[in-house]
Amino acid sequence: MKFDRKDYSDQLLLDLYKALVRPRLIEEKMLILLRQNKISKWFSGIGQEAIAVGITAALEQDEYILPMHRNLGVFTTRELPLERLFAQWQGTLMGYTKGRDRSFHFGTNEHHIVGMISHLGPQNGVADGIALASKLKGEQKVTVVFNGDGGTSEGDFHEAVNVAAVWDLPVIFVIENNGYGLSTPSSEQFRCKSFADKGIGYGIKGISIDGNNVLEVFDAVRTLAGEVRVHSQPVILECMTFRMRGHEEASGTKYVPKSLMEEWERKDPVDNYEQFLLASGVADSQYVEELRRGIRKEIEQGLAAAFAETHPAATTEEELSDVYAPYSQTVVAPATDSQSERRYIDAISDGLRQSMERHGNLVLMGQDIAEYGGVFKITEGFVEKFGKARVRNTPICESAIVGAGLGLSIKGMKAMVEMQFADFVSEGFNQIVNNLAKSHWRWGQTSDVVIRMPTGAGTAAGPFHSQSNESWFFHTPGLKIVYPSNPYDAKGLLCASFDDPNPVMYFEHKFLYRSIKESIPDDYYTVPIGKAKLVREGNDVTIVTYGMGVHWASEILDQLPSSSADLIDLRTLLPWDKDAVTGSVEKTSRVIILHEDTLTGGIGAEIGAWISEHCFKMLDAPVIRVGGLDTPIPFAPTLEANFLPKARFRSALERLLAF
Ligand SMILES: Cc1ncc(C[n+]2csc(CCOP(=O)(O)OP(=O)(O)O)c2C)c(N)n1
Repeated sequence: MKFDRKDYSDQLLLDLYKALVRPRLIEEKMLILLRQNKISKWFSGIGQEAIAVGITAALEQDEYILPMHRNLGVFTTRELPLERLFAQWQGTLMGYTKGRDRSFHFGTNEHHIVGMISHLGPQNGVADGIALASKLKGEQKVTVVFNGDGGTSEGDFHEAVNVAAVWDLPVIFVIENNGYGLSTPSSEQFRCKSFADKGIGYGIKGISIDGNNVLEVFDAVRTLAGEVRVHSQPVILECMTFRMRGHEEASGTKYVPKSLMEEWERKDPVDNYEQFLLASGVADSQYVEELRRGIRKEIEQGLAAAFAETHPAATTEEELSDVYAPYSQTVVAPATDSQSERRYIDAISDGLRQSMERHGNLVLMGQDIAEYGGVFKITEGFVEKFGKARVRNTPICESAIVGAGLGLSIKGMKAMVEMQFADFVSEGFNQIVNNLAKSHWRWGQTSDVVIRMPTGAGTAAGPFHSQSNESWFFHTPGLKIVYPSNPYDAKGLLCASFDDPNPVMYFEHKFLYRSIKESIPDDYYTVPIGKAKLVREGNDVTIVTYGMGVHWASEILDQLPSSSADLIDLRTLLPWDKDAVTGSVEKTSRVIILHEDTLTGGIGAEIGAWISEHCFKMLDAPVIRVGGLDTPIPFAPTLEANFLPKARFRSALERLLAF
């Protein structure tokens, strides 16, 4: 292996050596502890350390790195206290996740590191968001995100590289090409000769280097980062290396040809660099010995501290309270009495515009939302008012953009992502339920992102432009879900969603966009999240509903003048207003739940079960649910009307009243 020291000082060469030996010695110790059953799973990066170390050493301390499962060298080179790192692996409180997540699955803004979620690829979209924030703030910082060669097969990788290319983001996409993805060899994972070639396809630079040569890695990244800071654009950096141990320790390496192992053993990054330093007189064997002794001592001390701690005592209250970032809403009243008649769609647009004025750090992202104004024209005129930097057309890639929302949030900004139709959220599902929803609970990072979801049927738009998919998210701790049924709430809840630092799914019904209007305040105001509204008051029955259900139920009640009902518009589905429902059931003793979404496993199933459990003694009749048919949503208007629950609601209500 050839080392070209250029004009780097002896001190820098020695610093790199020290940084390289630390993760190696930590790992050697971990392998012993693993055999002794003192630690759990271990993903070894032995043989690949030069990449993590060389890259981290080449960056500035406040430049974000998003490492993967084999990149211990990132954490040690950023000098995280070893006892905290070890405690993190042990699942104790001194770690970074209160014992809630394992291994490298954590971030620390103090050290400008954002650890992965298990799904690998989502890191790339998050890196885009961090880089976008850096760019918008004019910081001239680069963001580095790691990928395994196997992980590049994920759509997330492609989406994020493409977004970074189109938006000229300062991201270095590192690919550690180590020959295998678990047991699958490269030949069964991809066809490209070199990942550097992929750069051509994205219209960006791609280079390939020897990942086992720490000086080469350091020098390449130093040069690249220098260029990218000044001329903001992404780069693909392939680092050739080899995975010397099993995917994780228990799985072994039986499937790897012996000759390959031997070939790469000769290229060991630590041994070769050490030989180079000794041969060139930069270090002598005494220095090497002392350095290693010192690091081993440091490791023993760290382990002693980490092992002194036991697993945390579980406190259900704390587990629950950390699901959301702490936030107590201050409801804002409009400053004046000035009002105008606004349609539901105008109210959304007004709320969005006023939130953009109020939050200078809010960035809007979505397909066709810039000059075109969005497919529903909600952001018409926004580019002229707020500029292209804050009103961003995106490529068609929901996952990378939701991930970018989290990245913006990590840098203290706010994000809105407009789904063109709520149906398409399936493409960004993982980022929402696993990244946005869990990051506060896992490592205290807020996901200050609002996802706008044009939802619902009634426009004969077929199975993929009509769905109600709120219950996909209802089941996920960490998200909030709001669903206004009228212009007043549409504006007030949207403004409230931007004030809230937690991830909010904002459902807006397409049928209501232009079909209803009312006089609402012109000024900025908010509506409380988590509070239902009593739309009509009565004694015979409680109707619990939201969205279109509010309008359908009102219409049916108008047709039944002799019945009096409490009509509850939930407005927020997560967390839903249990007090409002309980209070009403206590009075009426009868409940019917109505929603547009399909019946099985819908919101009504949860609310019905909760009422049965908590209000059983108040009830004079079974809790009734009415929802969409348990089918996909059909296109033809006749079939669609049959799918929707409106027609079935009246008879169900009459049955309940007669019970
Ligand atoms: C979405 C997803 N699918 C599958 C896995 C299981 N898995 C974890 S790591 C891994 C192999 C990754 O290979 P590569 O990206 O080359 O990284 P390496 O482990 O070689 O460093 C697999 C299949 C996962 N974590 N996430």
